[in-house]
Amino acid sequence: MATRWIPLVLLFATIIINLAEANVPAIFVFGDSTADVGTNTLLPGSLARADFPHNGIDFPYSRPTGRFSNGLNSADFLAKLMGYKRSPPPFLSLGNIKSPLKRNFRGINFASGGSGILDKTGNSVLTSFGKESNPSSNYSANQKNVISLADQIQQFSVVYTYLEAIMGTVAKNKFLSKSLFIISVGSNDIFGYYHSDSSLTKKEFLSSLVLTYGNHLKSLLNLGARKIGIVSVPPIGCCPSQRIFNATGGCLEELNDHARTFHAMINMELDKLSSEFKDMKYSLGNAVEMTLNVIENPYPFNFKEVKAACCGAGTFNAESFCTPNASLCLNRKEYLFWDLFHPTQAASKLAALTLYGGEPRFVAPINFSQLASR
Ligand SMILES: *C1O[C@H](CO)[C@@H](O)[C@H](O)[C@H]1NC(C)=O
Ligand SMILES: *[C@@H]1O[C@H](CO)[C@@H](O)[C@H](O)[C@H]1NC(C)=O
Ligand SMILES: *[C@@H]1O[C@H](CO)[C@@H](O)[C@H](O)[C@H]1NC(C)=O
Ligand SMILES: *[C@@H]1O[C@H](CO)[C@@H](O)[C@H](O)[C@H]1NC(C)=O
Repeated sequence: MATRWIPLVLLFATIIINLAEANVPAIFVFGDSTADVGTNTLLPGSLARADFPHNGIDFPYSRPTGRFSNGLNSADFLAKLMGYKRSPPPFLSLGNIKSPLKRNFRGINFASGGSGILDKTGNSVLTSFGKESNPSSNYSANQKNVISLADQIQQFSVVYTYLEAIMGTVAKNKFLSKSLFIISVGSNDIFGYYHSDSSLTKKEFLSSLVLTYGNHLKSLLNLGARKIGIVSVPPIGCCPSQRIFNATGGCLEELNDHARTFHAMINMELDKLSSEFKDMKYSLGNAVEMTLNVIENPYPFNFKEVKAACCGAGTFNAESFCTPNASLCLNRKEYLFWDLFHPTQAASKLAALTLYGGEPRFVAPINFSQLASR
């Protein structure tokens, strides 16, 4: 009797595996702390890090991994939706990258907290990164504070070279054209501009920012990327760290305006790029719409606190970073913000679900699930 069940069990196992199987061969993640899964912990000189409690309190074994979150971030949840356990590992954790590329290779995360579209963003501790162009160099032995988007793409080009060597040109091109490239960046550039005494007007600054972003995207396209999922800048004026600058505790509207304009401009840039690269497909997540939609009406999403950070100190828990002695909220699931800048695991999950299956108001011209399956 019992043996009759075996084929059925196997059938179910097959179905589950097929359902859980990623519909993209690999995921490559680029960007800032919203997507960093440990890059900065591998930069000895970096000050932009989260590899200490209470960060990671909801990660398995309450392990602080370098994610700026109580648990997983949006890159993790997007990867989960594609059938992964969580985000692929940080590039810097791969050491000699030849061996991981041979085993069941599923992608790499290059994102670095504090980084931006502009090389100078986040790099107050600037030193040369000269070893980078040599594939056999020790990547963790540099002194950078953060890894800029340009440097992340440079690191990807090293991977590209290995893929070419291992797979050959045709297979590598096919593999990369089906892989998903996720990019979440721009907030730190806008913070940098806003809190500096730059002589550039808003329009001048954002134009040059988007021009630079477009050039980075072109580099990725020239390195074989064809499915690009972009998350625009959230309403960063609503971060607890910025609300403390508004006497009424409201959002800093000017910063949110910058984020809106950035989205509109990057939307045009992507439209332009897709006429230049005919086989390119993209999704642009509107992080302003997605986030304000929750802030303005939090209860249906099970959030009760959308202003204060869960972990921190002082007004809105936003006068200190989330350190081991910071005060921690009781119900982390009810908070939109984990620390003074970053979303909680619950908020990141909601963001990923919206990017994956959301309507055009939140993600356009197609959502991430459509991007992955085309
Ligand atoms: C986006 O995602 C789902 C699939 O996950 C798809 O069925 C749906 O049509 C898309 N939503 C919209 C509104 O485009
Ligand atoms: C790489 O650099 C780190 C930090 O300087 C060092 O601890 C490690 O041993 C180096 N690894 C190799 C393979 O040289
Ligand atoms: C501060 O918040 C209020 C809403 O509470 C808003 O009307 C106002 O524009 C904000 N001030 C600034 C400087 O952004
Ligand atoms: C935590 O401790 C550090 C160093 O001991 C101190 O500088 C910081 O102000 C403390 N933070 C809080 C939130 O108490």
